[in-house]
Amino acid sequence: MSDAETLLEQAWRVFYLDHLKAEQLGRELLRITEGSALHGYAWFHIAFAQIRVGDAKLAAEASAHARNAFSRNNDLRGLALCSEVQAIELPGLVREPIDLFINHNSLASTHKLLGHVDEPLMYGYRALEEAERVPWPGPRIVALSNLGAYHFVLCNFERSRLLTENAFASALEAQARGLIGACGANLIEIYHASGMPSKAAEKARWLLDNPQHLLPGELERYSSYLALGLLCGGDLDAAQGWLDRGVPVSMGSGDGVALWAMVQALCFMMRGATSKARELAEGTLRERSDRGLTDAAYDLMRLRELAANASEKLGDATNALLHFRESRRLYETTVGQSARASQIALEVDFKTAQAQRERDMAQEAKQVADANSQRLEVLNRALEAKVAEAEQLQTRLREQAVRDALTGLYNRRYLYEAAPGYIELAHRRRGMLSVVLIDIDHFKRVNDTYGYHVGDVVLQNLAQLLTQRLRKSDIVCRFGGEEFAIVMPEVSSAQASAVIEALMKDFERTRVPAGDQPLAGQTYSAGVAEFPADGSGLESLLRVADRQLYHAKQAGRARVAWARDRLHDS
Ligand code: GH3
Ligand code: MG
Ligand code: MG
Repeated sequence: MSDAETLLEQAWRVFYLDHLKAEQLGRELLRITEGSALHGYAWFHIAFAQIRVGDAKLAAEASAHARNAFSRNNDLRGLALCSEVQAIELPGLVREPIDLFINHNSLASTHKLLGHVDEPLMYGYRALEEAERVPWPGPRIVALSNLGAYHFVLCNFERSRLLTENAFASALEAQARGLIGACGANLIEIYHASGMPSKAAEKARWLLDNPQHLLPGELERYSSYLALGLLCGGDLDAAQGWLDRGVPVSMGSGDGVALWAMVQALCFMMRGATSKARELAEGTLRERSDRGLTDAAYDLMRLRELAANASEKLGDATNALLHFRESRRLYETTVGQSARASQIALEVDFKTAQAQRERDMAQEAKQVADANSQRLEVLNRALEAKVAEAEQLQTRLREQAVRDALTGLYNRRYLYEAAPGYIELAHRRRGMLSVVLIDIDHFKRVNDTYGYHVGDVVLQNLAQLLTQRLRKSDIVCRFGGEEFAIVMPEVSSAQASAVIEALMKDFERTRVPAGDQPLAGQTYSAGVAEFPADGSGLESLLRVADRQLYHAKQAGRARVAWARDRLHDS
C-alpha cells in the first residue's frame, strides 16, 4: 500500500469513531494526493467531518471539491458516495459494505428529516446489516445508535434503550470519541422517558466525570441532556446552570429548542415556578406552530403534558383539558406509528435470527463434513499403510518362495518359472542361450570329513562366487543338494564353458576354515547345453546338460563338458 492508501484506510477506520481525526487524516491526504485519484477521497473525509461538526458551509465547499476531483478522475464510486441518496439507485456501482452502509444510513436520516416513520427504520436496519460486514466498529455503533434514536421518537423505549446501551458499550470499548458522548446523552433522555430517573442521573454524572472519553468541548452540545439528568438526580441548581448556557447547537434532527424548553419547563415546575413553566411550554408550542417547524411528536407531547400539568395546578381547567387532549392525540399518533415500528423491528429480528440459524446450521454441517473428511483421511492413511504392509509381506513371501534359504540363490521352482521366458526371448530374437548344470565333486567326503557345517560353507562360497562373477542377467539357482543350474542368455555353450572353467580356478583357491587344516582345492564338474542347438525347451536343455555333466564326471571330474563336435558341424 502507498502512503496515501494507508492514510485513506486509516481515515475510513476512524470515519465514525472520531471525525476530527478523520478530518485531520483527510487534510494530510489532501497534501500528498494533489492530482492523484485519491484526491477526491481526501475532500470527502473533510466534508463528512464538517457535516458532523455542524459547519454546513465548510462541508458544502469540501463536498464540491470532492465532486470535482471525482469527476476529473471519472471516479463513479466517489461520485456515488457524494450523492449518497442517488447511489442506492446505481446498483452494482457501490458494493463495498462501507459504501452501502453510508448510503442506507444517509437514506435513513433523510427520511427521518422528511418526517417519515417506516423508512428510517427500514434503512436503519439495512445500514446495521451492512455495518456488521465492515471490519471496523464505527459503522455498527452509528447504526445501533441511530436505530435507538428512531425507536425513541416512536416511544419504543425498551427497544430504544437496548439498542442505545449496546451502542454506548461498543463505543466505549472501541474508544469511539464522538460517539460515546452522543450515546450517553441519548441514554439520559431514554432513561427519563422509561421511568428510570436514577439511571438518567447516573449517566449524566458519568459524562461529567469522564471528559477524557469525549471530544474537546463536547459536553456543551449536550447541555439540555445533562440538565435533564441532573434534574432526575434532584440537583436543580446544577441543572439550571447547564440550561442557562442556552439552546445548544443541535446534533441530531430538529434544532434542540423543544428539548431545551421541555427541560427548562420541568425545572421551573420542580422549583414551584408553575406559571413560568406554563408560559415557556405554551410559548414554545405557539412559536413552533407559527413558524411551521416540525418537531418529533414525542417532544411536542412532553411540552403539551407540561403545559397541561401547569394549567391544572394553576386552576385553569379549560386550558388543562385542551392541552391534555392535544397531548393525547399526539400520543395516539405516536403509539400507532410505534406499533408499526415494533412490527418492522420484529420482522428484522426474525430475519436476523433466521439468517443466524442458517449460518449456524451451515457452520455445523461444515464442521461435521470437516470431521468426516478428517476421519476419512486417517482411515485412508491407515488403509494405505496396511496395503503397503501387505505388499511388503507378499514380496517377502514371494522372495522366500523362490529363494534358497542356505545360499540366498534362486531355487529350482524359480528356474522353472523364469527360464521359459528367457528361452522364448532368445527364440524371438533368433539368439542363443546356454543352460549349465554344476555338481561339486566328492562333496560327500567334505561332509564326512569336516561335518555338514563346513559343507554348508562350501555351498555358500560357491553361491557367492557365482553371483559375483556371472552377469546380472544370468539366472543362478541352487538346483538341489550340491547341484547348481545357470541360465545364461545370449551366450553359446563354448562361451559358457569358458566362463565356468575360469570360475573353477577361483573355486579351487577358495579356502574354508576347518580346524587346523583349512579346506581348499575343491572342484566341480559341469555340463552345458545350448539353445536352440541342443534343445528347444528347458526340460530338453536340462537333460542334455545333465548328460554332459555325466560325461564330465566320467572323464575324471573337475571339468566342463559340452557338445564340442557341434563346432565342426557349424
Ligand atoms: P560326485 O563327485 O559323484 O558328485 O560325488 P558326491 O559325493 O558329490 O556325490 P553325492 O551325490 O553322492 O553326494 C552329494 C552329497 O551332498 C550328499 C549330501 O549329504 C550332500 N548334501 C546335499 N545337500 C547338502 C546340504 O545342504 N549341506 C551339506 N553340508 N551337504 C549336502
Ligand atoms: Mg550330486
Ligand atoms: Mg557331487
